[in-house]
Amino acid sequence: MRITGAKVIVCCPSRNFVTLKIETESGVYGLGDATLNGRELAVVAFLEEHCIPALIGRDARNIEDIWHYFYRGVYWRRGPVNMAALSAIDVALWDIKGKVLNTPVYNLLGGRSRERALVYAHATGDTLESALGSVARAVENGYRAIRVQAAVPGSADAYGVEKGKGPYEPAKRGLAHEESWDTPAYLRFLPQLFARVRKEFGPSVHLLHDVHHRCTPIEAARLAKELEPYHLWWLEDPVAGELQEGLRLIRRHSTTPIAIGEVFNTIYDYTTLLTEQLIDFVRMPPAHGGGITHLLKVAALASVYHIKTGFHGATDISPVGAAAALHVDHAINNFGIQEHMPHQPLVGTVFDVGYRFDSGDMYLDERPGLGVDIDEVEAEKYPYQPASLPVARLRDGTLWHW
Ligand code: EZ4
Ligand code: CO
Repeated sequence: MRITGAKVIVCCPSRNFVTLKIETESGVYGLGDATLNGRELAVVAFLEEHCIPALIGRDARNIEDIWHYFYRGVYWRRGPVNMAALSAIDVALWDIKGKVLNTPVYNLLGGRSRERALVYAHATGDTLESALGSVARAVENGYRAIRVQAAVPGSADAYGVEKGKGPYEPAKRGLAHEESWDTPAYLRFLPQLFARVRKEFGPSVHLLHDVHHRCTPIEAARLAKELEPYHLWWLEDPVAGELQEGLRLIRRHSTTPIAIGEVFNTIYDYTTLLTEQLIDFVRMPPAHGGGITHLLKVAALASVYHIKTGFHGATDISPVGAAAALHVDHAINNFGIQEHMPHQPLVGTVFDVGYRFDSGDMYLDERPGLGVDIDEVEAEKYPYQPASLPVARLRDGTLWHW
């Protein structure tokens, strides 16, 4: 079954998405998510100029071989742009295989390990009190797991917190805006925040927090230790993950579970973290981590070390990428949790999805393949809008991790 064509669809129904559509001689097509937040057009160019010409004529059935062709064959391996493109190719091929065999993708991954996938919501507030209100709304909406972020008193900015009205969106239109960051104030505030959340909402709700790489290893160790009484489900990205050894320091001091890897793109970013059991959850999603083919290998290695998954699922993962994550979530044994940040309603006019939220879980229907389709006519109504993620500076102006 030859690949006869492929195209990249870029659209911005409330935010940018890059979608790869691979067509075959049988008439069946598959979709892959190639969205790389703030760097969308780099992936578009890479796909159009370098990948699509090499895809045409290949047998769409041979997913593993095509994966290795693009991984090994580029010479310049790894990297987010390269791997986002390869992820989209891989996911689109799984979509095709499912449609051709008339079965959902999870069936091709060993079948269901569960009926539903536990998801976590985002709660944010520009004050502690408004964060508590946001947690209350998430509980009312049925979520049993909630990520809590709040602005630090005295600081103008806080990652993951919406300042204006309207839903939180990490990327803002135009070039990156600069935020300020005060680590000592943050470290003082966080235990107070979680003490209040636990007091108000009791012991059974699962609580999560995203540090967003903004601590040094010893700062993160202190934070993880001081949050222990509040029994977090996880503390995410406590340090910049490229320093894998930094996680040893956190482990030495704390039993707070650690999640890492939303910015990773291969299994090699994880080897020390997994084999030394320095983390508890892998975050790299199919949309950025080499697609379903590679993620299955990461999940398998993680499972050897009793480490679970908790894939990135912010709004910059398109409905296609979200579906790919959910098929893996339903199939593998060591699924932990799935991030769920609902897309704006406008996204639903472009993408038709076969997954749904109910009472804190996501469910997949029985559509073949990924179960997602794109309306290309609707997509054209929303052209690309440049947008960027923020950068952070410490109070004295030093450029910091974000
Ligand atoms: O910063 O999706 O856990 N979720 C996050 C997100 C990410 C954005 C980056 O594109 O950290 O808000
Ligand atoms: Co994160």
